[in-house]
Amino acid sequence: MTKRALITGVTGQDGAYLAELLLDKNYEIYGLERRSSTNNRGRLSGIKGNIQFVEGDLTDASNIIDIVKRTQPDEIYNLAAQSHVGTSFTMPEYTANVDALGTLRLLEAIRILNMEDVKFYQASSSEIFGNSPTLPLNETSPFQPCSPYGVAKLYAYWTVVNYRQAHNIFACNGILFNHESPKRGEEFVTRKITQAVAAIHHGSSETLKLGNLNAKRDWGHARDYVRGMHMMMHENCADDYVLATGYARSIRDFVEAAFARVNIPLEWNGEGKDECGINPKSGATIVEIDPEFYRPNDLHHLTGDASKAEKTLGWTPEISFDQLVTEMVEFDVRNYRL
Ligand code: NDP
Ligand code: GDR
Repeated sequence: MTKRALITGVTGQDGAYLAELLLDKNYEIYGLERRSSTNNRGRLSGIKGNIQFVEGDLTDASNIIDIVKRTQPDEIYNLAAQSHVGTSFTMPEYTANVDALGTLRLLEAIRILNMEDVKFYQASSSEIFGNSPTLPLNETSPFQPCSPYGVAKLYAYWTVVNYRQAHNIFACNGILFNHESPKRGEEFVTRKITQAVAAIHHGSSETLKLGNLNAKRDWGHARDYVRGMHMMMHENCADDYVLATGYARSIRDFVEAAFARVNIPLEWNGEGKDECGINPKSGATIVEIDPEFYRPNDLHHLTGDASKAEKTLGWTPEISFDQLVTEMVEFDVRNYRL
C-alpha cells in the first residue's frame, strides 16, 4: 500500500533530500509550505515526482491540526525550524515558538485527532549538547545547550520523549550533527565559504568574511542523514538516535579544503580579529575576520558517536568530507553568476 508522508520544512535542505528519497520509495508526499511573497521551491526543482503542497505555519495550532486531519499521513517528518543558531540570539522568542512549541503543536494534533498510529520524526540537533567536556557525544551524553536554538530544540526533544511515553505515539528524535550539501542555506558557514571560493575563483575581488575560525564541527552530507531519518521510522520501536560521522574539522580546515579544490593557495597571517587569509601568489586578502559573525556563545567542538544508529539501524555515512567539499565547491563554481 502506498505510504503517505507529511514533511514540514519541505522547502529546506533536508526537506528537499527527504522528499526525493521518499518519492523514490513511492510515497505520496504532502509538503507543508509557508506563505511567501517569493517562490521558495528552488531546492525542489529537478526532483522527479509530485509533492502536494499545503500552506501552513508551525506557529498556528489550528492550522496544524487542520493539515494533519486533512492529509491523514502515515508518517510525519518535522523538519521545519528557525534553524540558524546565530539568528536565535536575536530572535529567541520566535525561535522558541517555531522550534519548541511548533513540535508540541504537531504532537498535540496527533493526540487530539486520536491519530496515535501516525509515526513522528523530530529533527533534533547536536546543539542540545552544548559545550560538553566529554567527546564524542552519544545519546547518553548530558544536555547543556548554549543558544536559544539549542534550548528550543531541547524542549522539543523532551516533548517527543514525553509523548512517546505518555501517549504511546511512535515518535523519535534524530539527534543530527551538522550536515551540508549544495542545497545548504547560504547563511550557514560551509555554503558561505563555497560560494565565496567560487566567486574568487571566477575573478571576483570579494573577501570571505567569517567569525570564529576555530570552532570544530562534525560535518556529513545531508543525503546520508535523510536516509537515517527514514531508517529510524522503520524500526520496530521508536527511539532516539545520534547521526554523525565521528570526525570533527575546524572552520579553518573547511576554508583551506575549499580553496584547495580550485587551486588557490592560502596563507594565514595575524591573530584573533586581525587574522586574515592571503593568496601568496597574488598578495590579495581573500579571508577576513568580521566580529559581526561572532556569537554571544558558541560551541567550540562537536563530535558525534553514531554507534547506536550503526548497530540498531545499520546506518553509516557513505559520503566523505572530501567528497562533500568537492561537490559543494564544484556546484557553486558551475552555478556562479556575477
Ligand atoms: P533549513 O533552514 O534549510 O529549512 C528549514 C525549513 O523550515 C524551511 O523549509 C523553512 O521554510 C521551514 N520553516 C521555518 N520556519 C517555519 C515555520 N514557522 N512554519 C513552517 N515552516 C517553517 O533547515 P535544514 O533543512 O538544514 O534542517 C532541517 C531541520 O533539521 C531543522 O529543524 C534544523 O533545525 C534541523 N537540524 C539541521 C541540521 C543541519 O546540519 N542541517 C543538524 C541538526 C538539526 P522556508 O523555506 O519558507 O524558509
Ligand atoms: P551551526 O552551523 O551553528 O553549527 O548550526 P553554522 O554553519 O551556522 O556555524 C558553524 C560554526 O561556524 C562558525 N562561523 C560562522 N557561522 C556562520 N553561520 N557564518 C559565519 O560567517 C561564520 N564564521 C564562523 C559559527 O560560529 C559556528 O561555530 C547548524 C544548523 O544547521 C543547525 O540548525 C543545526 O542544528 C546544527 O548545525 C547542528
